[in-house]
Amino acid sequence: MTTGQEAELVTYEMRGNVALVGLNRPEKRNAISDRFVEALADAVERARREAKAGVIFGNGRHFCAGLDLSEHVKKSAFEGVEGSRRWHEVFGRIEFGPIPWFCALHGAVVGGGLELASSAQVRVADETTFFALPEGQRGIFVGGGGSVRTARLMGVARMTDMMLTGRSIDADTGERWNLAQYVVPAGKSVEKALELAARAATNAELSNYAVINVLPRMPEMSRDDGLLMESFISSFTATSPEAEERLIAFLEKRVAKVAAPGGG
Ligand code: 1HE
Repeated sequence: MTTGQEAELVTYEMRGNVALVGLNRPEKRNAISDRFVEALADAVERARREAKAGVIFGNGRHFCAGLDLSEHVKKSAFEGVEGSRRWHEVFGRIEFGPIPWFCALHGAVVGGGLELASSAQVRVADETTFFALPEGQRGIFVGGGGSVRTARLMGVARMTDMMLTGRSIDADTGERWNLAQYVVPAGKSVEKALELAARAATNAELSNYAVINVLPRMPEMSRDDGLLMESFISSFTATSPEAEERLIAFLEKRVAKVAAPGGG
C-alpha cells in the first residue's frame, strides 16, 4: 500500500499498530526532493492518525543521500528558505507528535538523511551504516534542522569537525556519538526497529506523549522550571485511568516484571 498523490516516492503499510514508512527513491539513493518531502509529510500525518508508533527505513542500498542536489542548484535564496522551513515543519511533525518514530538505518545516512534520522526518537543502525555531513564540500549548510537536532545529539565539536573536514563515521562511532542507540548486524535494522516500535506501541499513550514532547524541551528550561514541569507531568500521567489500570495490573502480578538485560 502507498500514500496518496506521491505513491512512488514513499511506501506506507501498517504492521499491526506500527506504521512502516519506506523512503522509495533508490535509484537516486532516496535523495530528498520537494515532492519527496510532501510524500513523507503525507505518510507522517497518516501515521499520526492511525498508528501507535512508526518506523522509517530506506529502500535500496542506502537510507538517504540527503537533499536532492539537482533540484537545489536552480533555487533562489527565498525558495531555499521556504524549502528549508518546510523540512523543519515536516521533520518537526516527526520530532514532536503523539507517536514515537524509530529510524532503521543502513548504508549512507548523509546530510539531510541524517537530519531526518535526527528527528526520530530512536535510531537503529546496521553495520553497513555510515554518517556524513558533506554540506561544506557542496558549498552549502544544513537546512533540515541539523544545526539544532543533530548538533544536540552528537555535540557541536563533533558536528563542526564532520562539516569542516567531510569526515564519514561508521555505525559504531555513530553509536558512541549518540547518532544511533542500537547497532545490529547488516540487514537487520528494519526488523529491530519494528520490534522496538511494537514494544513502545504498548505503552500508555500519555506516557509516550510526555517522553516525546517533554523530555527534549527540558534542557531549554531552567532547573526550577524543569522540576516543576516534571511534577505536573508526573502527576498528570499517574492519575490517568490508563496508569491506574497498569499499576494495579503490576501489583496483582498480572504483567511482566522488569527484565534484566538479555532477558534474564
Ligand atoms: C543524488 C544524490 C543527491 C545520489 N542528490 N542526486 N548529499 C550528498 O552530498 C551525498 C551525495 N551522494 C553520494 O555521495 C553518493 O550518491 C552516496 C554515497 C550516497 C551513494 O553512492 P552510490 O555509489 O551508491 O550511488 P551514486 O552512483 O553516487 O548515485 C546514484 C544516483 O543517485 C546518481 O544519479 P545518476 O543519474 O548518475 O544515476 C547520483 O547523482 C544520484 N544521487 N545522491 C541528487 N543527494 C536541507 S539541507 C540538507 C543538505 C544536504 O543534504 S547536503 C548533502 C547532499
